[in-house]
Amino acid sequence: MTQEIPVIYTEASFSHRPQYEVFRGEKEPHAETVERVENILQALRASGFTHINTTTIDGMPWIEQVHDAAYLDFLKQTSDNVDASVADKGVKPGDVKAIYPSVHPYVPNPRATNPLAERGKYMFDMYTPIMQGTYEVAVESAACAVAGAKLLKDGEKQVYALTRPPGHHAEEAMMGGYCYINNAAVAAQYLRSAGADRVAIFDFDIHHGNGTQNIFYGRDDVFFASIHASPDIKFPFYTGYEDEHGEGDGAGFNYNIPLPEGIDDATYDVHVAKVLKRIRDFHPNYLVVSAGFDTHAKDPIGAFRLTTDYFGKLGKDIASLEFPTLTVQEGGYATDVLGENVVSYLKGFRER
Ligand code: Q9C
Ligand code: ZN
Repeated sequence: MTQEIPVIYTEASFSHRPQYEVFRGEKEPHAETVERVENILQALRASGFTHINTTTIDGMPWIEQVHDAAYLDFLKQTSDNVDASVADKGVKPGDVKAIYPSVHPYVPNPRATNPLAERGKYMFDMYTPIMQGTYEVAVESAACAVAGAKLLKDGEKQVYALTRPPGHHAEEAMMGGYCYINNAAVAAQYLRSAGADRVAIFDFDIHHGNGTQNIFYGRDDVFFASIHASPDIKFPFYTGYEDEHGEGDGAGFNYNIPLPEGIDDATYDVHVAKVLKRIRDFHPNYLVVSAGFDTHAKDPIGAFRLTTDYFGKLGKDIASLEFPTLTVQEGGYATDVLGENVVSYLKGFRER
C-alpha cells in the first residue's frame, strides 16, 4: 500500500462567497459555492485522509511571474475598495457588495483609466465578481497550490491542493470563469523556479483551461494538455479548438481535445490515453493536474456523463506515469457528489 496522499487547503476559502453570477442579464445564484470545499473536506476525512493541512507559504513571487503587474494591482485595489466604492443605495439587505464589469474594450490596445473601463479590460465575463477581500482569498488559493508543489519538491510523490477559488480560466491579465489567479500556472512556475526543466499540466475540467493555455502559449518548458467540452457548446467559447498548438517557442506544446456533449467513460478514456502518451513523451520532471469534476454526469453546468468510479481509473492511470504529481482543484458543481468524486480520484492514485 502506498503512502497516504497529503492534502493542503486554506481557511481563506471559507470567506469567499460570490453570491450571484449574471447570466443573460439575470442574477442567478452563484455555482461556485463554499459548500463545495466543505463537501470535499468532509468526504476526505470520512474516507480516512488524515494528512490535511492548511497552507503557510507566501505565493506572491510566483504569482507575480505568471500574472501582469497592472492586472494584479487592479484586482488588489478593486477588492480593497468594494465596500467603499459600491453605493449602499440599491444593495438589498443580506446582499454582499460586488463588482461586475459593464463595458468591454472595443479597440485593440485599450487605455483604461476610468474604473468601469478597467473592469471591462480585466474581467472577461459577468460570472466572476470581485468582493471585499477577493484579492487575499485568491492569493491564498494560489499559495495553497504552491504549498502543494513545495511538498513535491521536498519528495512527496502525490499531493492534492484543495484550491478555491479555482484558477484555470485566469489569464495573464484577465479574470473570468470564477477564477482570479491561475493556481495551476503559479504552481508550475514555482516548480520551474525550484529547478525543474519541464512541467506538464493536464487539465480535465470540462471547461477549456483558457487561462493556463494563455500563460504558457509561447513556452516550451510547460506542456499544457486539456480535454474539455467543445467551444461550440461550452464556456469559455473562444478558445479550446484542436488547432491551438502554441506559438513561437511554444509551438507544439499546447494540446487541446475538444469533445461533443454526452461523452461517457469509455469514450473519454480513449482521449485520456492520448493525453497521457503526449505527457510521457514530454518527459516532465513534474505533472500538475487541473482537476475539474464538472465532467460528472450529475453536474448542473456540465455536458459529459462520467461516473464516480471512472475518476478512480483516471487517478490510477495518471499515477501510472510515475511523475511526481500535484493535483489542484478546479471546477465541479454537483456539490453532493463532489467529495465522493475527489475521493474516488485520489484513491485511484493509491491503488498504484
Ligand atoms: N449559468 C470552472 O469550472 N458558466 N469555471 C456559467 C451560467 C461559467 C466554470 C453558466 C462556467 C465557469 C472553474
Ligand atoms: Zn469547469
